[in-house]
Amino acid sequence: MSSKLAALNEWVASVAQLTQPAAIHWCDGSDAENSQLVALMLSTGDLVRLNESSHPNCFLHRSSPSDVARVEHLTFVCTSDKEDAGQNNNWMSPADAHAKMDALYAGCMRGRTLYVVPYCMGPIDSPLSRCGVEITDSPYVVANMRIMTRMGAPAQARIEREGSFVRGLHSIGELDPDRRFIMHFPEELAIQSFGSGYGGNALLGKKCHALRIASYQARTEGWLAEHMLIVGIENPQGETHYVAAAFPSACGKTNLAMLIPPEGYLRDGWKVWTVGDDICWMHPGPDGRLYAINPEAGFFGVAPGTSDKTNANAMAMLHHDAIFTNVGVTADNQPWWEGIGSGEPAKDWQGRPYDQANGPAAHPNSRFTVSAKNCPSYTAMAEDPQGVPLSAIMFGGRRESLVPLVFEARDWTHGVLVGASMASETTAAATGAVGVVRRDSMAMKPFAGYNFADYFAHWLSFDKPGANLPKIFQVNWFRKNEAGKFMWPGFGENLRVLEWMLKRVTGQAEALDTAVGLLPKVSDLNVEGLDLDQATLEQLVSVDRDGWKAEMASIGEYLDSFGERTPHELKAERAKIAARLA
Ligand code: OXD
Ligand code: MN
Repeated sequence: MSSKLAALNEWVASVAQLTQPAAIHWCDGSDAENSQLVALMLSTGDLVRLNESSHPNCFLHRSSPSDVARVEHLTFVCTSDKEDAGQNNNWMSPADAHAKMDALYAGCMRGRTLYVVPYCMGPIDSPLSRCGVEITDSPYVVANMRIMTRMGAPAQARIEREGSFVRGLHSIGELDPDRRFIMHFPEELAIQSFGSGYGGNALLGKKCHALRIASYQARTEGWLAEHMLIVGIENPQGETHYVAAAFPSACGKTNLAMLIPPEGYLRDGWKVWTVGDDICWMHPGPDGRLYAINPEAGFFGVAPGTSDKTNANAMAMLHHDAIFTNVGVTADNQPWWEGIGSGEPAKDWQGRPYDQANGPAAHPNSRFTVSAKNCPSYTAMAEDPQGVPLSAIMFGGRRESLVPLVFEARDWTHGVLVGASMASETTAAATGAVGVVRRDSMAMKPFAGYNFADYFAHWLSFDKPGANLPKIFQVNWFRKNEAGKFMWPGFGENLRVLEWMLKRVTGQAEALDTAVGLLPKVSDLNVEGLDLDQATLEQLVSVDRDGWKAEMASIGEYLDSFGERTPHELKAERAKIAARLA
């Protein structure tokens, strides 16, 4: 097969010339094609079949032990001007990066099949969607892209109609961490990845395209590509409000997107609808509101900690047609991870007999890949070509102290400052130290494809006449007490916080105007049925003035670190808050 689009054929031919594959396969995305790929991977050991009666059509992939997470230190944004990438990105000149990558790619697919994977990010018929083609030599990547994107013939047809596409070239190389790079060329709408077969390093539609390249494109086209879940909250009156929420990797986006209401709420008729769990593309609509689509078609979620208690919707969707990566298995070959709440591991993520001395059975960044359609709370609105209108945007990190359970930004500019100054403890989703607090603006530190200072300015630019923007909130589910215990129960109980937020949106709840933002009155939070004492609750929604003074000083230094390009409105907003605290 080939394409009606000469530019696509020419690109595939030039990559084949460079990489020298034994065969070329154009993916149509069909079931038959997928079955063939699965059979191939079962024969090579790339996949292991899981228990067919408990988990029909589910497979386990064990990655190379040195290839288990995104590699931020090997990820580059290659703009012609270094300043355009910003100090938030590693930078290499496009010429140097191309030379480096061409050398790595030369002959790298000898004896392998080159797969051409056309995909669409977003509903296939949505004007908000964007297409790409990933060339890869990994059948595991093809199988994952088929779940995570609208992949195959319809995407190819759209690409041929539109004539343009993001070019992603991926080879697992030798999976050698010393020969591994993830390069982005936003000005060329191109991605080049070598040496990793894992998640965001290799499934190029996800972080590379839908965040780094898309954020760059979005800036020039007037929209936003964000690291956010999208969830619909339906109240007992049958009104649904959509909320987008940015949290860093492995901070509970999937759980919040699939939240199951607490008992009292269920009884009263509250419902929660999942649109997406990781990425949100937002465009201003004709009525001035922001409309959001989830560009993905599946979930690549963190497995450990997922259980019937924390995320029953996820557990329900993982019983058929799922790929698991780096989890452990039970003696009867069911997937197993820490926190799953039942069963025992027999083998760990490396396939060794389980031994506590070797660490956890499942890698802390082990994942599941599953179609969104498997999720009981997935809503048909997620397929709406126009997207869903947003009522609120939330920013949240992992902060064991200081940041209250929830507060509302006074206006858009304040909200942008709140997002820009977000900080969170690092997690196992990326290689490197875990638990270190770092600034992670809008949870986009690893994903913004351009200079954060310009990115903040782009966010601010949405506040213009005629705009009807969502309210912005900061949340923190992760506060700890002196004994090191979480103060807020989290998970389904977070709906209580969402209820207050939505009452603020509809003008049904009051707020206390403090220096850092608008806080709920304790009496306005529904804590019925929660085992939470008054003192804890008060502490959760109080402002530690001295702590915030220090935080504002640190935010000032952070904003200054981006130099002249940092928007003065943000600096002024920070100064206003600092003055109020003093
Ligand atoms: C992810 C991540 O895989 O953020 O979604 O690491
Ligand atoms: Mn993510």
